[in-house]
Amino acid sequence: SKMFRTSKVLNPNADTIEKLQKMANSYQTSDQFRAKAFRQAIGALRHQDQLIRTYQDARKIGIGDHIATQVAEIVSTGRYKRLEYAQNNPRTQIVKLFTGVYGVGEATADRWIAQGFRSLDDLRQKADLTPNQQIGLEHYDDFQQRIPRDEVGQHAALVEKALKDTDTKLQLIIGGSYRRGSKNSGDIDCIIFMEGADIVHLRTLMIDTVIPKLMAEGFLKVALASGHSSSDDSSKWHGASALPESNVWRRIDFLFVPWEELGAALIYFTGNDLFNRSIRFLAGKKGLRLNQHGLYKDVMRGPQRQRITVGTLVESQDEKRIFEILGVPYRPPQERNV
Ligand code: DCP
Ligand code: MG
Ligand code: MN
Repeated sequence: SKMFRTSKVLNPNADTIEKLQKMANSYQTSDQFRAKAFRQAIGALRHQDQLIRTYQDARKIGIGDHIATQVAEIVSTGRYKRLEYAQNNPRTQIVKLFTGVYGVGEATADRWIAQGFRSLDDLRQKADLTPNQQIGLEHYDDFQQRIPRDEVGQHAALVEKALKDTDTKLQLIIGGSYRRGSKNSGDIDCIIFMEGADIVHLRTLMIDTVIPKLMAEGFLKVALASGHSSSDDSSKWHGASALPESNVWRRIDFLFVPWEELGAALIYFTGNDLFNRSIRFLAGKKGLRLNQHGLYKDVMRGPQRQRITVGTLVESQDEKRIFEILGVPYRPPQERNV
């Protein structure tokens, strides 16, 4: 199936795609037309079963002159000079430095560069920082580090204890890269649920009891407003935690999942993001729609493919059932690192 073609092991063009993707990202703010051309080329490569090796191969699948030359360079030399140049560009390095601050996106990084800031010290001394960014900057090195798997488990154990002390029916599954079996994780993704409970119930228990308890213990350090300040999402809580006796702060997310939606939420919050994109794409091909809330059928679309109705729920509770209905063999989380 198409879903498997995006996997690194099975897509012969994975290396080319990865390099072109980085190039596309580097053009995203400076040249959106060019970025789009790269994304289209990537789309064409994703659908190939064969390695696209030469300029002619690339042209044949609809890739334009310039990018076709670059595809041939990547495959024949294993290098990609244009990308190496872009990545060594001092401006790119500074954007990378600045977007490494929690709560900072490319737009903010660009603005800071335009204001003349070049280092984290410049930001500390001169930039106008949101409370999130202030914390992000103070704990820059902590948040940049990956968290060893064993430590993720220790954080989760402390969360689990607070859950059980509040209500024995509260449950936790560690999602994200941890559930996919990674040796280390960027953050701790705690999927919180309870038989029969909806978001309001979970959120109340978490916000009124569990989180204050963990704050009082000194395990939770701070709440962080979610990245997108516009969409204040009541189903998530972001913050930082540290093990007793440790001053290393880790990023921790609590995701409140209604019991009925557990299966769809597990798929979404297990990822990875590329796997999610391909399984959603596959659902679309079958006339279905998959999101973090469920798998839907009969989604009515208008002439521009815009959704007119949300459709009818087909399944949302059972993770394996969702794979079954999509007609793909169940993939255990460790096999979702695409
Ligand atoms: N997710 C997604 N699309 C995004 C962001 C997240 O589908 N743009 C889903 C898939 C991710 C999951 O949410 O696996 C958790 O998001 P994280 O950012 O925590 O990513 P991971 O846990 O996969 O990686 P890391 O170890 O870096 O935290
Ligand atoms: Mg994560
Ligand atoms: Mn996360």
